Amino acid sequence: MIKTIINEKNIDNADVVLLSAPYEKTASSHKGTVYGPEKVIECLDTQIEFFDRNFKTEVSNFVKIAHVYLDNLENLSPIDALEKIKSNAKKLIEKNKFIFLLGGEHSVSIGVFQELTKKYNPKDVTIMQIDAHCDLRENDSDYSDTPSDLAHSTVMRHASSLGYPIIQVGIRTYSKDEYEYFSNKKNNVKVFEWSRKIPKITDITRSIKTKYLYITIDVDGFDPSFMPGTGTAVQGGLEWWYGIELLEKAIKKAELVGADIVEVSPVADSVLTEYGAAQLCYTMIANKYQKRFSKKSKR
Ligand SMILES: [Mn+2]
Repeated sequence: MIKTIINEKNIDNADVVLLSAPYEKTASSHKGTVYGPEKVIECLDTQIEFFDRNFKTEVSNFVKIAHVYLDNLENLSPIDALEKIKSNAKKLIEKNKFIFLLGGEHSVSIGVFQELTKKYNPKDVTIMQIDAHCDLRENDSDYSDTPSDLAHSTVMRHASSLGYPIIQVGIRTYSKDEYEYFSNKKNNVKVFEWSRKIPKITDITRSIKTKYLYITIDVDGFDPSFMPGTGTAVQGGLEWWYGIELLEKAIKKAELVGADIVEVSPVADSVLTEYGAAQLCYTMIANKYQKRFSKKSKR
């Protein structure tokens, strides 16, 4: 059998479960995120090196990684898609699995945010979001004739309403309402904007005050030169190695209890975005489980 990073067939034996949620009903402009998960999985299967250059070991020898693909998600209404994601997340959380969600558009994260509150007090889990957009809107009335609060532009408003402290990194566009929302200290949203001046990584990690951490990565948080395949790209985002260092330091600071990468919208003739997403996924898993191989290497 050919070795792959997705090395465990039986979910019960897995440490990490990659949960593919190919949903894009609420996306506002360019569509295509429905193909994101399968392309990221393909890269994890065939493109990404097992050998981690940073840890100098084959991380996949120490972590059991399984995959669940949510079939027929794209045909469901937003509310039914949310329910399907929630019921799958619930099962995995009950089995103590680390969920790594792959979107789809950003709204898929709402289901995991909701289910995680059954295991953790949201006040103890900082959600660190890498994104060009705040996604703090109350609903999608800015681009929809039939406004809904289940949209990729509302995902962090849901998280905030659930009580999670939020750190937003890479932000470079927002509405007046979003500005007012995050400016209100009571809402516990800390925004690190990207412009001519770029924040220090230590200032971001220092603002993680909780024991636990969830990381949600909208690939448009990175500069489009690194992540061109996404629906609502904005110039001037995170540089690649800045992003890697931020992830490493954040995962050192607090215990990572869940993660997602969303808004991958594959483009023709370039695998850069899905390759980058797959690499980020493997790197985050490596950092989360690093004690397993550092212990081994001391023996
Ligand atoms: Mn987003």
